[in-house]
Amino acid sequence: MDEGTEAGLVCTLRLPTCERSGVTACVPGGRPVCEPLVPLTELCNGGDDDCDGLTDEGDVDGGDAACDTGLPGRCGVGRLVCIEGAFSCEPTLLPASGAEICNGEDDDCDGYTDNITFGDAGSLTRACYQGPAATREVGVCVDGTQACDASTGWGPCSGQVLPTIEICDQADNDCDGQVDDLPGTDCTVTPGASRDCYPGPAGTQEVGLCVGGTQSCPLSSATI
Ligand SMILES: [Ca+2]
Ligand SMILES: [Ca+2]
Ligand SMILES: [Ca+2]
Ligand SMILES: [Ca+2]
Repeated sequence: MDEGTEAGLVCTLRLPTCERSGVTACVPGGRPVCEPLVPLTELCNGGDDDCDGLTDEGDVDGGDAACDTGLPGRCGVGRLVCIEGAFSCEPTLLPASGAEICNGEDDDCDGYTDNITFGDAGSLTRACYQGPAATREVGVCVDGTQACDASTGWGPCSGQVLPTIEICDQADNDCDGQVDDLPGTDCTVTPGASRDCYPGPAGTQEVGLCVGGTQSCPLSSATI
């Protein structure tokens, strides 16, 4: 090294597009080099601070820092981006495509959390059904609805009709697609109706003392 002779002298650093003041420094086994007095750091200012021929390029000092865009919902999360010589807080997350979901966030960035219509505060609702899938919307079985709570998620399913035991009522209570399918049970009689009957041997009804009777279908069980 040439200490005391060539190191520490004021010099001019010539870069691709500009010059900077520097000071000489010795490199072991080589010629002295001119090092800049201040770091050549690209700033967001519309200039080529690091003299490489590019303006505000790459990792601009201070860029990519977290910031608040001021936009509602998930669009409020942003990062500093250098645009035309000045930092701008750009959203990191864009509005979720299509739909608000029940997650406690304002996914579509309209200012309302878990709302059903863009720009309206009404909460999300959806159809629900907790019975076997094959019985859904079959027979008497119908969906219910459940509402979204921003803090607890989907609420209870209300209004749904689930399968029950099949009874004689001209309805498909167990929701298997078959109305009043009760093997061994005659469901053809209307509850409360009655019909003639005679359990004796054929040919003996209305002979001698033998007479027929009446059979009623009870209102309570709707079976006879
Ligand atoms: Ca540059
Ligand atoms: Ca929303
Ligand atoms: Ca949401
Ligand atoms: Ca039935």
